[in-house]
Amino acid sequence: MAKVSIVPSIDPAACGILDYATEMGIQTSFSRAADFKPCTIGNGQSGICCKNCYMGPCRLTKDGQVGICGATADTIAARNLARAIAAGAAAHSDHGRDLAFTLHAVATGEAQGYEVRDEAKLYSVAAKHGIPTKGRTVKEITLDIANKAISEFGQQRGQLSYLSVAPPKRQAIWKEQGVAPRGIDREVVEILHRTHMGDDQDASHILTAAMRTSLSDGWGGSMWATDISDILFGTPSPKVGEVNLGCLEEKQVNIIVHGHEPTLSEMIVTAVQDPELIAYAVSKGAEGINLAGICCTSNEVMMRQGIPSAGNFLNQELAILTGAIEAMVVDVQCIMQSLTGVASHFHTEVITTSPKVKITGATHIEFDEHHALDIAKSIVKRACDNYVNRGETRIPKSSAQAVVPGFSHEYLNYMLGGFYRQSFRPLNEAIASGRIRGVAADVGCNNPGLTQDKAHMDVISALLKNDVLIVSTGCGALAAGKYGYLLGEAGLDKVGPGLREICETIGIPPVLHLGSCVDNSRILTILSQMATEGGLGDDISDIPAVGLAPEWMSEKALAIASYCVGSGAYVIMGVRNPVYFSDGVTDILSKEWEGRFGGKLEFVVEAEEIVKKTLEHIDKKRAALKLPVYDANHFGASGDAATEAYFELPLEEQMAEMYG
Ligand code: SF4
Ligand code: MSK
Repeated sequence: MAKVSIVPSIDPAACGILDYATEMGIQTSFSRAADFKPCTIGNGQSGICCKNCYMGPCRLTKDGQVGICGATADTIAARNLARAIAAGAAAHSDHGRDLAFTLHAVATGEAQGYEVRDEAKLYSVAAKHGIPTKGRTVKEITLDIANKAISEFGQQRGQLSYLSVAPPKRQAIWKEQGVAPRGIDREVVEILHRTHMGDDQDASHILTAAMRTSLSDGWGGSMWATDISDILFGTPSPKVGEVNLGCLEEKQVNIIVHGHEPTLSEMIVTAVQDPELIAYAVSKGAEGINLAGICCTSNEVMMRQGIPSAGNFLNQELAILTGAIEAMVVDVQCIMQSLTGVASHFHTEVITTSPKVKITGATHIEFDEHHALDIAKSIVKRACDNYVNRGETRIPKSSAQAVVPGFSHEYLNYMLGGFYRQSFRPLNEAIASGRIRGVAADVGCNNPGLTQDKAHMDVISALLKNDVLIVSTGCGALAAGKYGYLLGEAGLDKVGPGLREICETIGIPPVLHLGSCVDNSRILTILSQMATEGGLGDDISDIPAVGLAPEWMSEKALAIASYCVGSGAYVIMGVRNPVYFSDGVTDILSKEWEGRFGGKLEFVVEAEEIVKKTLEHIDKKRAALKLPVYDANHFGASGDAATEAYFELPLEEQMAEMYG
């Protein structure tokens, strides 16, 4: 097994566990990434490959070469990208569909353990969709919302209902460009049809359909997922939490929930508080039950319940390697098949729960919302039974970092304007005055081809120093949390003076945790509200804002990037350009899309270059709005005085402190 060749992580907790894995000969995604040579044709670097029919596969590696059917590099690149966008949109939207069915079961009284926890959100969602509320019961309104959501998946004509909450100018662009999504499922199916052999063979035309599909996710499936989760489990507000492997407990039963959907994990949150189950854990020799999350499930339960997070995407194998996990309970998305292999060296039981996901070697306990609490309790009991099988552990206790997650757009509105004057005006004014130079969203995954968290933190720390406010979701947000950037004043020594003043006045951390990756829909809502508030133009594309995914790996990230571009944002993705071999498609995503949608998608590998392009774009948008030129010294000492270091000690010294 190859020793990891690049520094695997900037996190000393991760590096220490990986050293142990190497010592024990246990493979991880880090060691496999070091062993693998990624296919340069499959990743678009030195060619492009089509396997859409069985005359091929056709690998184009020379300029001007075409497939057996005559398909050009542009067509093949566009088809591959469109299929990836459709898969990403399908994943997030299907998550929304399942929540809609749970909401329906709540309305009909068939969902054990669930209820409408946030009636205010229920009323606001009803208003967005024109559902009457006057004189009606919560049950009746809930049923109408659930039916409305379910109907939007199979809708064949017209347009999705959420489009009407976008700024009017944006809605007009969607209509004019023919990208207003008609129905969520229809758009995904149409991409599969169009990209079948012998169908759509014009790159721009294919990518217009891909854009419409991505918008059906951002302004459809994902937005429904976010809003229904808030109705059922509560709209997030700031909580105190903890991030990283140090949140695991030496003397308690540790259960990890991993994946994306909050439906089962919320029930497990309830189950672990059951006095009978706690007593059961004690009867097995433990001092209690400790629940923690990984990936976006952890964002869901951390921002609503303050449940700690054991970390982001690349921490999933590492958590099992601590030897301290009794059960890892997974549902859908971003779950590595390697978990069962790593778990085979320990006592950890990997439990799959979704009817859509089984993993060979894992225990399958199928989730059903009609008996959710019973199922959750049975899983917790199993984990308690497994405690007696635990061997030696290695928990990097000091890695646990305090965080304050849970800044929904509703809560930001309230923080900025108070209960009676809720508004985004103070934020707009802070940008207009130059205290805040602009806003960047740092989102997306980890990728074992890069040093874990490094690109996220290089980008975040440099932008904060330049007075750029960061909003963050998904695994990017968990990265920020690990290094102390989600914790109010603790992070403010790393921030430019103008931004620092705003953070201190409002009482917010410099990086705002907005939730899971499905909650990128919250960013769309914030940008829409900023645009309609006034002072920063009248469309999302006018706002000095940029979207960044420096360590992306999933197809969902491509769908998110596309719907953000379609909503008017400039999006920069790191890692590599999957359509590099096709200049035509690279140009469509940037130049053509900018002309049509006001937003563009670019792939930039180096963090330094990402920062440079972000600041240039923000300054360009400021100039277009005739705002004062950003001056780092105007509101205090130069932004350069802020420290960019996210660690006080070198990595090796921290590892030594953590693992002795
Ligand atoms: Fe080759 Fe065309 Fe078939 Fe693709 S669709 S595999 S390019 S023959
Ligand atoms: S979990 S999609 S690794 S953000 Fe949403 Fe993280 Fe990316 Fe999965």
